Formats: sequence, structure tokens, C-alpha cells
Amino acid sequence: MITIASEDHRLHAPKGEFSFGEFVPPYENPRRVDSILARIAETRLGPVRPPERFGADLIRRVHNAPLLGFLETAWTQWQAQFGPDAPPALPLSWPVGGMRAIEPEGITGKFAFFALDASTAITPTSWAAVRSAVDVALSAQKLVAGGERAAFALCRPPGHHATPDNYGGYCFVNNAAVAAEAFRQAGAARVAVLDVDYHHGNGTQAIFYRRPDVMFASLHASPETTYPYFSGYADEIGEGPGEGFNANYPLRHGTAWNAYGAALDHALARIEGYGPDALVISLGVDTFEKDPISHLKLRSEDYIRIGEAIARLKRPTLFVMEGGYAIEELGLNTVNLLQGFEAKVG
Ligand code: SP5
Ligand code: ZN
Repeated sequence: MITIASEDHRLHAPKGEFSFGEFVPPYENPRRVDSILARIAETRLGPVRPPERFGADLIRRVHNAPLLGFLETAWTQWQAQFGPDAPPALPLSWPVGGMRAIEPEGITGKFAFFALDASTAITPTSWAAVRSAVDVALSAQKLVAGGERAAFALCRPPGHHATPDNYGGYCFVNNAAVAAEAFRQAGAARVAVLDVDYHHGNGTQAIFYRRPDVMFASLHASPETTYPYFSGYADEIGEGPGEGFNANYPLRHGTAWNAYGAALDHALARIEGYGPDALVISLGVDTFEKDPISHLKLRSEDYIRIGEAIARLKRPTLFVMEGGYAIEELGLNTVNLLQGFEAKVG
């Protein structure tokens, strides 16, 4: 399988994130990509190529202009306010229930307006990294649209928490949603996005919630206990023309392969019934038993089975990297999934 990866992911390397009242080293950091690339080389999964450059058209189809304008200029405005020794660019308040959600003029207010949380810092060069991740997704998508059976977009930063109007959860632009949109533009009548990251793909769900042409299915730890908390319940089935095209499988903390595999089979049966022309996998491996921020109990060998199960759908398939923070085993788990897929495809 061909991997698309960009060195420019290194341009997004914040100093830290807020976690339970402390500023800690970021779980989402450049070493994640090193771990995956090392395993790709070790296993000879296939060639690794740099991305092509793409314009912003498809990004604008999934995100609204105010968010994109903010992301491009946030650091410059932050530094204009705080000077050369500016602190990490993060919000500390939010427009919650019933407050006036009007975009403020001042930059600290804008952070409060656009951010989902205080774990997703913006640095001077973050936007360049974000754009390179989109290029990675679109370059890999182009291979699959052009007839490759599958491709791996090694995106960083990840994307699935980014909604039309908000960034957060380590995500800025929704790489998987942009790629799904690209499949539509390339002639796919129906696209399915299957999200196996530990966290609910609230952004991808929000982007396609009212649309029947892109189905979204997600397995994740239940919002009752787990970030992003306010999205991911099983009764979220889509709305209006999108009703019936959103499927959530919330899982309890401690879930291991048996229950996980059963939920995966359900999700895949739903996707099979939908009959997509292309499949996008939001590939997070933070479901791993040793993940430092998660509470599912998948083992390294389980990822092979996930890949095998996905292959049984027999669809052109684009894998888009999302989360996974157990750096040591991140490459192993990710490549296990891709190799499980390849073994069934032959
Ligand atoms: C793409 C993705 O996986 N985003 C995940 C965002 C998770 N945000 C909440 C993180 C909470 C981290 N604090 C955990 C401390 C464990 N000791
Ligand atoms: Zn995650």
C-alpha cells in the first residue's frame, strides 16, 4: 500500500496542552509520525511519497469562512496582543448554553469562540502543517480515485473533531471530510466514512449530518464518560435528508475485542447496505489498551482483525490517520491494521 506523508507536519509542535489543571507535554506530537514511518519501513508496507499541493476549494466546502480566517491569522493576532514572548495560544472560556455566540473582535475572545477545548494550541507555523495534512489526505484520495485499491494518508495534525465552525481535540481541518468531499467531486455517488478512533468523530458527523450522500459511522468510547462529551450517542441518526445516514456505536470503558468486534460488524453491515462507491477510514488507534489518554482494551493483534473486516467490504478505501498516543506501539498498531487489510485484499 502506498503511504502519503509530509515532513511539514513537524511545523505543528506545540509546547503542551491543558490536562486536568496542568500544562503537560502534548500527547499529539511529531514523534507519532516517526513511530508509524519506522514501522512502515520495517514491514516494507510499501512506498512513502510526499503530497502534491492542493488549493483551498475542498476545505471551504467543509468549513465555514470565519473559522478558516481565524485559523490562518490566529497566531499573528495573538502575538500582536501578547508580544514576542506570547504564551501558548489557547482559550480559557467558552460561549456555553444560551450565551450570545457572536464572534468577538479581540483575539482572546476569538479563541473562546472557535475552540472546542484547551488542548489544541496554535503555534506560528501550525497552519502550514494543517495545510500539509490536507494535501496528504487529498494526494492519497487521488490515488484511490484513480484506481488504487487503497492508500494511507499519514495525516498530522488529525482532523475528525474539526466541525464546520470549530477546531479542537488536536484537530484544525477535517482531513477525512475533505477527502470524502473529494470522492464526491470525483464522481462517487455515495461515500461512507467509518471512524474507528477512540473518540467520537463529532466534526465529521456535524459536517455530513444533514446529507444522504456521505454516510458516517463511528465506534468510540461513550460520550457519557469521554471527550468530546456532547456528541456520539446512538440516537444521533442524522437529520432531514441525512436521517438514517449517521450511525454511532458508543462503547463502555474497558471494552475489549469481543464487544468491539461485534459493534464493528454492525457498523460494517450498515455500510454494506448503504453501498458506497468509496470508503474513508478515520484511522485512530487510541483504542489500544496502553494508550495514555484512553480506556478501551484493544491489543495489537486486534488491529489486524479490524483491517481484515474492513477489506471484506471490497470498496476503494482511503485510510486517514487520526489519533493514537502510545508512541511505542503506535506504528505497530497502525501498520497491523493496514496489513490486515492488505492480507484480505491479496
Ligand atoms: C484526534 C484525537 O484523538 N483527539 C483526542 C482529543 C482528546 N482530548 C482530550 C484529552 C484529555 C487528555 N488528558 C488525559 C490525561 C490522561 N492522564
Ligand atoms: Zn482519538
